[in-house]
Amino acid sequence: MSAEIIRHDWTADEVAALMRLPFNDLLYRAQGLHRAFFDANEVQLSTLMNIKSGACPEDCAYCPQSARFDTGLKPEPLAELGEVLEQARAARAAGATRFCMGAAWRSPKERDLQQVETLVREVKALGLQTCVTLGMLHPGQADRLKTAGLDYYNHNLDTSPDFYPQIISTRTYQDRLDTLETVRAAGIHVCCGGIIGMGESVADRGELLRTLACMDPHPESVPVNQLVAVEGTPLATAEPTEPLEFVRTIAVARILMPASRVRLSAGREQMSDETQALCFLAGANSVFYGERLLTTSNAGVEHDRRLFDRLGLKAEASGGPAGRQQAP
Ligand code: SAM
Ligand code: DTB
Ligand code: SF4
Repeated sequence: MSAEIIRHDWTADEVAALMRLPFNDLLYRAQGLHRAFFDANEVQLSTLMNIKSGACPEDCAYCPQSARFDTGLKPEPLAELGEVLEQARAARAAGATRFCMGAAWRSPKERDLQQVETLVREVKALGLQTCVTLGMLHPGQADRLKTAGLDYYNHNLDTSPDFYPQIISTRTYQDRLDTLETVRAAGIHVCCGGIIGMGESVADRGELLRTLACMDPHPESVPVNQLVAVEGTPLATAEPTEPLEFVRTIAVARILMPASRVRLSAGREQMSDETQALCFLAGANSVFYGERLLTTSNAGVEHDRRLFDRLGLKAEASGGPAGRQQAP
């Protein structure tokens, strides 16, 4: 059964048809798959830390950390081990199972990588799953991160291949696909998703999801970010995403990648509790948890605890890589 459900050959027409389904039919289908592969009342908690802030040479139009935009962000060098471990311990104590360290680099330099290897080793030793997002990687670098104990590498496609050039000019879509291949070949779990609300069409959202779903295997972790519009970035005045359109995107992600963790990522602070509840109903089963994302604030821990309580959601205890690969 699951071989037919976990597909890597979705066509653009099939995905477009899913995106257009009546809302109730779409959620019913997504929820059925969610329940077949996961405990529908369980959510995985990942906590982010920005280990190297700002002064990035890339020009990603959404990003407050690009050196090209004046967002008032103070650049910071790579964080010290002690500070990272302090935040990782706090994340563990708050209930997170994964600690994700982000660096505003185009790609890591040799000295950077050595330091990140140490961070990965030490965070892993705390019993947390490890994730880093450092920009583009070469094969040797991915192998070293794997040896250090890295569980996940986050590298997003961000949007569809067609819309991509309107958002980033300093690296190509193919560069991103190459890094994802490199990560996969090193035996590291892939965390890959995108951003909704950058002015892309519904078809672009579908093509982003289809590109992810045509990867074999699927990314184990799929972060769906809602744009956090930051003053000073070219996307500061982007139209806010229509909440039900965001929920639809989550539902289609769940249908296309039924055994992957779909993460309701950036933008939760700007969402109502009801929108978040619909996202969980549509198949989201992971969040970024903690007071901060990278440079912006996140829905707070106390708020999240109350929300999870109201919804009867429980935090995942162990943090396995993905859902059941066999639907029961
Ligand atoms: N520099 C590395 C890179 O780009 O690969 C890693 C860090 S980068 C900040 C990680 C991801 O965060 C981006 O690919 C993007 O999807 C997401 N992101 C960044 N700024 C965002 C924003 N303002 N709103 C939503 N998502 C954002
Ligand atoms: C992802 O998909 N979203 C995270 C994480 N991976 C690295 C980052 C969100 C950043 C939001 C804007 C900020 O705080 O700077
Ligand atoms: Fe740099 Fe990453 Fe931000 Fe792009 S998303 S500007 S690569 S930190």
